[in-house]
Amino acid sequence: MNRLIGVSICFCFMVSMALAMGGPAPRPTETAAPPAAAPTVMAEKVLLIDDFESGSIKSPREWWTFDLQKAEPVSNKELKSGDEKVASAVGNYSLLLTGMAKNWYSGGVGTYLAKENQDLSKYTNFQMDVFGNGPGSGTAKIELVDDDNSNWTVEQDPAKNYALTKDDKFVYEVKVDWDGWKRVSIPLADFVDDNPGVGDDVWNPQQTNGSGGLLQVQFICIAATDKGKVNFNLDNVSLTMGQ
Ligand SMILES: [Ca+2]
Ligand SMILES: [Ca+2]
Ligand SMILES: [Ca+2]
Repeated sequence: MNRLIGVSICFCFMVSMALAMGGPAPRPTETAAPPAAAPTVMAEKVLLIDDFESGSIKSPREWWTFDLQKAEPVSNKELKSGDEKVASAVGNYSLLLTGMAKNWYSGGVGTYLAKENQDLSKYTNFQMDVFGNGPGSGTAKIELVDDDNSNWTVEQDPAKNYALTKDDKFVYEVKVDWDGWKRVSIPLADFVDDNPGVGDDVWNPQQTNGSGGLLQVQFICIAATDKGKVNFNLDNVSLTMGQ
């Protein structure tokens, strides 16, 4: 009798232990499928506008130039100083921008960016590598234009120093006062409207409602003194995401 009770207690104990442990592990109902292959089209994190490696500003990308004494790709052979990481990323050519200023201004360069079905609004930063020649190298005023009257064209008034008449111009000034290479990354949110009252005064680089979105970029070179010399190089001009 005592032995029977003992076996029963033992049995109950084992059952409750089994229940407490949650029972047998569930068996997989099917063999797990292998992970899906990575998408072949990765989100483009960097849009390289130009690295000047063709040695030309006419091809494959065409830049227009105005007033500067020199705006041309030059060899990077002698341009080694500054940030080593940047110096190793600039390749063989960069864009030299140099010239004497009149009333601070010495000219500039620009290029048209907009392409059908290439919405640039996903990019958050404007990035470039700059080779400076110390304090007094000059200032690069970056000008971005968005299309506010949906015609993919930047309307200008030649009688008013080529001021824009329909679209917004957002700007940011980079004062180049360092020696050698340095990477500059500017959040697009830090650009400011340079022509309030023209366009819709809102940064809208999206290709919506027929707008070309972000249409073009220009660099205006401003000297450190009213008759000073602008002298720096640009390379790896890009739009980037989240940097
Ligand atoms: Ca280069
Ligand atoms: Ca327009
Ligand atoms: Ca706008």
